[in-house]
Amino acid sequence: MDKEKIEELKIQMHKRLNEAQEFIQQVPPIQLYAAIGVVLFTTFLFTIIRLFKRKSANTVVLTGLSGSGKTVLFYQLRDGSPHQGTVTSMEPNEGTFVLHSETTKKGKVKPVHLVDFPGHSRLRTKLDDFLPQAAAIIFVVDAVEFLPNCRAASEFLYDILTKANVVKKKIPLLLLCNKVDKITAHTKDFIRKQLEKEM
Ligand SMILES: Nc1nc2c(ncn2[C@@H]2O[C@H](COP(=O)(O)OP(=O)(O)OP(=O)(O)O)[C@@H](O)[C@H]2O)c(=O)[nH]1
Ligand SMILES: [Mg+2]
Repeated sequence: MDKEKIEELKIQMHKRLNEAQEFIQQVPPIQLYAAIGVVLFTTFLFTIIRLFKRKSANTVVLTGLSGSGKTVLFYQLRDGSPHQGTVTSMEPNEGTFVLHSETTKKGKVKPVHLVDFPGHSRLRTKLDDFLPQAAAIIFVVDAVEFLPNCRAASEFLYDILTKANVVKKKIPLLLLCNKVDKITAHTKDFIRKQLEKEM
């Protein structure tokens, strides 16, 4: 019974194939080439669009030594108010949102994908996972406790600036001197000069 059905199906398939072949032979070759051309062109167009979409990265990576204030800054940018009582992060903190300062703006505002990457030295290799999508890097420095950490900060900064992804894509980097609300904070010019000297 089953064998009979399979045979019947085979015969039907052969019939349809023959019909298709006859139909293709009847179609003028120009029409056939035009149809193939349209299919190829559409595929090419979709591939290009997908490639461009991937390139338009909107990720901003917050990085810097542990305790420099990245997590506080992340919440400040998202909610407008600092979250007190942050502890050393052991996992990247990320989110896509419209910056709090832009929520009151009229017109079209684009959301950003912000990544707060922990400063713990053991996690540094994981930073490479985020850099390929980065549109910009913010390197946060503690302006109060700067001198004891100057060497470590400059080594970390040098490490980032010489990464193949950063060099090749020319990813812009902003040096952010944090905790300037304290009177003992060093000036941005002093911090920049010291970092340049160390490097
Ligand atoms: N005075 C002052 N203190 C700040 C500021 N930003 C952060 N802090 C304090 O700095 C400490 C560390 O802040 P975090 O945001 O947790 O530091 P982090 O860079 O995320 O540290 P890791 O997660 O270990 O990489 C906290 O006690 C914050 O309250 C600031 O602008 N001014
Ligand atoms: Mg943190």
